[in-house]
Amino acid sequence: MVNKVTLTQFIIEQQRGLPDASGTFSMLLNNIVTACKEISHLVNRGNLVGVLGSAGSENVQGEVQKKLDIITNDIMVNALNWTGHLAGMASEEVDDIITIPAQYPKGKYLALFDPLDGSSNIDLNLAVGTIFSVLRCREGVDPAAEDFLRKGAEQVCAGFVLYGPSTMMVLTTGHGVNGFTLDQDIGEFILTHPNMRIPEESSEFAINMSNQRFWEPPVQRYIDECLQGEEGPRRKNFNMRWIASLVAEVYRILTRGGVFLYPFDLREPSKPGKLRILYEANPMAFIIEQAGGACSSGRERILDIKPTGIHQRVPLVLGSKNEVERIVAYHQLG
Ligand code: AFP
Repeated sequence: MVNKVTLTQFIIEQQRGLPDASGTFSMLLNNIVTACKEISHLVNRGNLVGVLGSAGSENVQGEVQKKLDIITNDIMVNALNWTGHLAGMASEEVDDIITIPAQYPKGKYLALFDPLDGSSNIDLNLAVGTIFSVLRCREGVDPAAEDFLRKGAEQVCAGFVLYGPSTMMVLTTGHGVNGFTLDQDIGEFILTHPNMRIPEESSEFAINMSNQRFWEPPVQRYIDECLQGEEGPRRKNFNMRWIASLVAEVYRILTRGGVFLYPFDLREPSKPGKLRILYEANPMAFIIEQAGGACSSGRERILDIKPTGIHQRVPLVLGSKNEVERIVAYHQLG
């Protein structure tokens, strides 16, 4: 493979730049990558192997689980629990934190993940993905839920895998954002999108318009001004996208800019948004900021929010910095 940098090589070369690195984190990352390769294979096979459709159960969020929600969760847990790198895990699909079985050693990291984001798309053959976040944990202890309730600014790594026409992994460890494409012939992720950056300006927004009557005034104002186009105060026309798969929306924004909104929803004030802070908003916020974008709840920087629950939801606005800052300014004006 002349001039092809594999993800394995990339991780090891990044580790060399950290003098006190033990290599544990690199091995953990490789375990996550292996799990995502297995998920990619299953998502690609779909009904050929009978993994589509509903599982006939609900998760802690009260959402109907797809078979693949459960299968992919098991793949992630079984790929990580034996490694000795983790003290515990948290998953969208599991009510409580996931402890490490007694027969395995514990490590110094916590892994948090949404094993299959966008799963309502899976039966439609549309893009889905896996989102993951890694935190350091107090060593040698059995973590409790509060060990996971850490600000997103404390993450040591965040990434997602988009199972689309290509299987793409996007990764940050706090030194920029890099994209890798899975070469199915050799089973390796290849560095294809080094140093991904988000344009500060954009004319594209992503929001589920069917919820418009439930938005707060600042979001109503922002979207209304976009819809007025060049005759309105923005003096330009906008395009809209809604894929109903956060990983796909974020990947599009990383490649051509834009802004994604899943805002506070007046329907159920107890559910301040749809997306969960620990394993969706925080990892995406880390990636977006590392790529030069911004990520807010509308009222505060996502990475500064102190979580209060494993499955806590937050309003989410992310993407091109100038658009996010405009939306935040509208919230400040009330
Ligand atoms: P599912 O995993 O239940 O499909 O939810 C996906 C998601 O959390 C996120 O990936 C999408 O951006 C958002 O929900 C779509 O929400 P709507 O279905 O309300 O449009």
